[in-house]
Amino acid sequence: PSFRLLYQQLNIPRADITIKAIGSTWKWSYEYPDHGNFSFVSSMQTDQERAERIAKGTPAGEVPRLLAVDNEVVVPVGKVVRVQVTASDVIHAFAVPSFGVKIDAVPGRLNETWFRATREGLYYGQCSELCGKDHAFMPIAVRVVSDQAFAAWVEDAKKRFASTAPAT
Ligand SMILES: [Cu+2]
Repeated sequence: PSFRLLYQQLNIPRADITIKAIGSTWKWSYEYPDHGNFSFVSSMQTDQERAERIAKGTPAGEVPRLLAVDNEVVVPVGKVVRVQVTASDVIHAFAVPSFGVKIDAVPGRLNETWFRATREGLYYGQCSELCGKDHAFMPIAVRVVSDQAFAAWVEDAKKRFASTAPAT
């Protein structure tokens, strides 16, 4: 049974949406080629930034230490999300345990993986390839939302990240 699972894991189904995750020292950037190709950088929040968000009303459970980021990856629930993974400097690895996803982010190579989240919520992962000083401090935060909330987020993100230069 494990061999069948391993095979199916690598067999990428027809994707509903594609996102590209780019590892760099020491943060992730994300591109949304299907939604106007905006991109943004996702950086870990410091203890002080987390404290400020909690003070402003964010539930503490949504900003866990070493995992909370400024800009989360947002994806729709129930959809096949293809994740293209690469890196801009050294090798990193994109891992989100709740989705069973773990794949190397290698400079000069575009790897692919996929997941389909069955429930809304916030899911975390971490870089899983030792990549230098702040290896422990470049988390992945994926927020799974309804189709409507995703569409609203995309509209907002297009404006918010329009002025941001491409990450790589
Ligand atoms: Cu890394």
